[in-house]
Amino acid sequence: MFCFQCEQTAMGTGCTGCAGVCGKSAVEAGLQDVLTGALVGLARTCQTAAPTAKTYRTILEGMFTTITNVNFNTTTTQAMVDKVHAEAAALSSTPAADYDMNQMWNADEDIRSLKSLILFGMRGMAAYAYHALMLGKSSEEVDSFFVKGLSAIGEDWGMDELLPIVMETGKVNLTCMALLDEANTTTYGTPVPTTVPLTVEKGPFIVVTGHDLKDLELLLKQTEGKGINIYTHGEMLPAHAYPELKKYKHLKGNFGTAWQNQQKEFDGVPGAFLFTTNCLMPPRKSYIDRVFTTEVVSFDGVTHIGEDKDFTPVIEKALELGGYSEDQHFTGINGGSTVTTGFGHGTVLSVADKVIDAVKAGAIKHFFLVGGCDGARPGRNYYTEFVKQTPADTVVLTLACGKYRFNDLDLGTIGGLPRIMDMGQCNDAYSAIQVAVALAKAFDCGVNDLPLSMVLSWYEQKAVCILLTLLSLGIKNIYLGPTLPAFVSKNVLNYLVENFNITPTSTPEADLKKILG
Ligand code: FSO
Ligand code: SF4
Repeated sequence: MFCFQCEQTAMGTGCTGCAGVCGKSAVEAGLQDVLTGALVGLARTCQTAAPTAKTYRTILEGMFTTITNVNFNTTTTQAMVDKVHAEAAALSSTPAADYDMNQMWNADEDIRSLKSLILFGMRGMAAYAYHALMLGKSSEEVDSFFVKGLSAIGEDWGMDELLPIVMETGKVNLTCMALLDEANTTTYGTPVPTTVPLTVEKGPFIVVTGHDLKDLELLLKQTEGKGINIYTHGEMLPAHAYPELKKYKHLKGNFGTAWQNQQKEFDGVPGAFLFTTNCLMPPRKSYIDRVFTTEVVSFDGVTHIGEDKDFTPVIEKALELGGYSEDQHFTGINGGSTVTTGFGHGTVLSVADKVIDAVKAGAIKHFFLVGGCDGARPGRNYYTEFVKQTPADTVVLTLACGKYRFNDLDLGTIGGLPRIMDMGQCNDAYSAIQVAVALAKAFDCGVNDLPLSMVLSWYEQKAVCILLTLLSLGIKNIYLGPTLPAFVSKNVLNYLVENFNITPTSTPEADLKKILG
């Protein structure tokens, strides 16, 4: 096998041998390559046959399947390959040939690097487009770009042709994140600042993780009045801030921290766990009986909830396990008993005047966006220390699951606003961009001239598309860690450093000194 799409890739170069660091087997990795090659074939077919809504949905499902920590199951991946082939056959009696991914893995390293940025960025974007679609929203610009980008993977092109498509991936992902933001806020309302307890109350409960708000809503409806409490986990935490989800009294709080701690945190817990997206780690024997998947998430031996969205097996398992006999007062990584969320662009921009006045009066000296993924490898404590060391006259905006390193810290307030503000899931990077653009407008300057620094952590492919979006907007001086992607070749890195001054994170002390200079 060969896979180097995520931050924990073996030796920082690539997973080879019989399994990846994430637990994906060589057989599954090979099948995911076959699936990607089939998707390139489907995109090629679309150049001569008009794609339908079903074609685009198939592309999104196929791409989402290959994101890190989504699918470990060769049976369901093979079924997805068959589905892609069937779709190509439905479009044309002479569908185009599949692409052999080994051609890409064995290409010149700069070409492989640019194609990887396009492919991995599109995988991340596919997840966002999929969530928007589940809420009834799609975009012609986003859909057609998947055909263009996938076709490019199969072309024998040079850097001059591929580089603009890398940037276009970022640009289209901005449209895609805006689409998802619109889907979320029109369906569930504008997020409001919300304090979320970390206590798990006694009695039966279900923990919902991943990014899909629609799945959470369906589960909340199906569990209403059944004496079962619902808790969020990982990237589902921001759900508490949406009025139309918040209204359910049995949506109680948040369980656990970021994804990489699940094997430890789920062990021995008398509740059921529902995975709506990544990040699934191979469940241990001790709790695999209480894990459930839905959508494209799949693991051999784990009960899957299909398209009918009948959550009865999850509900029955929660009732059978019965939950804790007494309330359990869990804490965050730093000992806090609550976390806050709900500071999306709607909330932050509603107090924009207050924020602008605070900056003008010198009460707020600097903004940091400390956001992105968490991960298992050492070195991620950088982000905790960085946030702890930010001066009292600065604001920390955050998003995605990396925030669990510091979101239970009480850093006080500035002008009535908390110093740490959680903007939401990784796709809510859209909110951060909206706030940055509004501030730049208010101060009549460019985003790069604002007292704003982005200190990002990456792990999987959604972070890749977000990074490309920031670059496509011309945002410079991003600090990126904990390590640089293995798929960025030396020449591509030089290009990113020269044009965007991307800087690898060093130590919190040195980086803060450099930023606040
Ligand atoms: Fe984290 Fe996993 Fe949202 Fe990623 S849960 S690592 S960036 O999936 O997608 O933030
Ligand atoms: Fe390795 Fe990451 Fe690929 Fe898993 S997803 S096989 S850990 S590079």
